[in-house]
Amino acid sequence: MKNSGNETQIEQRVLSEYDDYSCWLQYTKIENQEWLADYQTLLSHIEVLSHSHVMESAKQELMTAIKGMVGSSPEASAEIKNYSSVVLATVEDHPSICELVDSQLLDDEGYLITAVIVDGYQKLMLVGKTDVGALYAVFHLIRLMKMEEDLGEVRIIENPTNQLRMINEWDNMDGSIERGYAGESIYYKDHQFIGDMKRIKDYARLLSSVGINGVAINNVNVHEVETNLITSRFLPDVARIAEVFRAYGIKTYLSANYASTIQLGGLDTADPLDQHVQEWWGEKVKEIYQYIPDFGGFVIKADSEHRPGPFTYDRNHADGANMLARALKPFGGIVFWRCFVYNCLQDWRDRKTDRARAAYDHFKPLDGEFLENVVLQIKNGPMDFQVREPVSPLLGAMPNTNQVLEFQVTQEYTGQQKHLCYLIPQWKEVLDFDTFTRGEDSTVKRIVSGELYQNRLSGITAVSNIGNDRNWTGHTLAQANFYGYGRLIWNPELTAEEITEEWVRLTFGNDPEVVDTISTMLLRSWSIYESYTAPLGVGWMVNPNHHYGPNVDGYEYSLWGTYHFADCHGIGVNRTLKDGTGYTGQYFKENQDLYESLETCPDELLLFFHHVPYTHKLKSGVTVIQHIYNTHFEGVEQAEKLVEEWQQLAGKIDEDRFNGILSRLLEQAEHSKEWRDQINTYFYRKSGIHDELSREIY
Ligand code: GCW
Repeated sequence: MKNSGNETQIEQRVLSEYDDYSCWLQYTKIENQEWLADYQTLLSHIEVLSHSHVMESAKQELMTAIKGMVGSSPEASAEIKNYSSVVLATVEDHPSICELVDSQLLDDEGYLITAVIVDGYQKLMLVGKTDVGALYAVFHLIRLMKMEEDLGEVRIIENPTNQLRMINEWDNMDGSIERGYAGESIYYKDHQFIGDMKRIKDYARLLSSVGINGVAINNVNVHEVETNLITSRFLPDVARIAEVFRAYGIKTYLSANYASTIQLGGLDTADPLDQHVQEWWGEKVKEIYQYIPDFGGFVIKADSEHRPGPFTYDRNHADGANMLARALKPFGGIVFWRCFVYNCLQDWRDRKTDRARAAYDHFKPLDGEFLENVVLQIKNGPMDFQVREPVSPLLGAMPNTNQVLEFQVTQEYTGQQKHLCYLIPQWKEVLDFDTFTRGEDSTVKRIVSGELYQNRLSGITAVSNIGNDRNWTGHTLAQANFYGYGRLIWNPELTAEEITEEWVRLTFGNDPEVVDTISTMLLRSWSIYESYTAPLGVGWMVNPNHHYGPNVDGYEYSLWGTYHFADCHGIGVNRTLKDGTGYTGQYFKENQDLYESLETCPDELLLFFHHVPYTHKLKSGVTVIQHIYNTHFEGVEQAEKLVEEWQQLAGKIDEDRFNGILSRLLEQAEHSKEWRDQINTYFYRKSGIHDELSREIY
């Protein structure tokens, strides 16, 4: 029921002001009058004590937010004055600021937010160790304001846990995005740069507001035209983008073609030990830095899925990566070398070759051989971003090598932004996973933050989920994966619940019913998606190529090494040491034992590690086949429930977003039935075992 008359009008006006495009950075007038009155004075002046492009961004962001939330533009000055105000500064800007905080407590990107009284005036100090810290402090303040938090006695010190906080775009220059589900590229069209700097700036704002500090702007599969991104044909365009990102504390990286010496340089080899190859890259890198003095470096996919690499020349990955690293070193650049290297021309009859083993088998023997500006980029699981995988055993297995973890924000295998699948809970499990590499509490988060091995370079990267759709992510609720990714890698100690609540309140406002409903929907969605898709960690079962929708045998007889081995007796992949592929042996003892034994292997990963009969009893007490039936029926019920829950919010969400989300949820509910029926029928036919509850199986 709507409120009457006037109030309804106000409510409608506020709702119509919301715009999907602004995501979590939308500013509407603060409704809480008490709060507004309290802070109007404080927010009427801002004092910005130093100058730089980043500081200018910080100032602009704060001005925009205050204008939107308080209703009037603050007055800005470049020195501390006798007013109550917000002060933007770096630690070195003013002698009195040094007294506020021991600068040792702040990392380069860290900041302090504190309320103080100066000569009787209330001052809210936003102090970064450097200008980018001040920018992050502004975004933090905006969050607090939007969530109507009390600022009176605030004192916050924040430092990012992870140093490299990256995004990888898989954008191609024809405008398409590999595994993109939110429209086309915001950078490229028809093999040219679009040059829409406003859009790129707005993207930079979103990235920076959640602490992302690096972006690789093209697909790791570097095709013909894109190979030229490192030439004078395109470098001026790349430089323009880098300039926009720079003002938001973000470095620009490029994915490069490993065989550029052949494709661009007129050489007949890309042998990393060849002197001409080395010289060519040396010159090339020098040229790039003339255009982009703070260029971040290269992301390289080599010897992976038909991409060229050092194997052609009988060299290993350290040879390849180090060759590029040497060229980048004088300029401070980094090579991200991806570990997604496996045999993609396998035969399903071959039970010895195991794709899951590949990254570890290739890279572990090279520990210690990579130069200090090489970072290995390791996907969170050993296969490829399935809804459920164990954690990659390579994480933590190379103490003498820099590594970053790679997540996939874009929902390639998790519903392609048509289905709701909020991935923060999955990523939390990965980060909290104990590898036991240095005994207990050797969690992934401590490895990738560099804490455990004191690596020179470390952090987390992820494949982006944005495109040129007006709301950036197609499904509006998929914005939460983008937001949550940034917040989580800034501080992996945040709980999924905290991050979720933040996002919902920033995006949809503070109405408790809205916050509660959307948060619960998000937090359940991964498990719902898992329940009606591939069971018990076995993965895949999707249509080949585009990877959307069910197809149990879609990849079963192909070359890609992604099998489930279902027959009339049972299902699953035997990856044990005892009589399987030996993959479990790549884990440290505690996890090896856990996964090796049928008794202790967690249910949700059972079929990843073991081949079992359909009648095998899970720890939950039900058989594998009954589990498949149960979860698929329940998953559909849950997907339908998501629709009902959303519908309860009618009138509380602006129409655009309400209807947009509703139509995706309806599509999900419908499509989940296709999953249920295909999977259930397939396994009913294979096993011949009836559903104990006699539900309809076609
Ligand atoms: O499995 C794959 C995806 C590819 C992607 C690849 C990778 C960019 O399906 O689209 O290529 O992973 O991560 O390199």
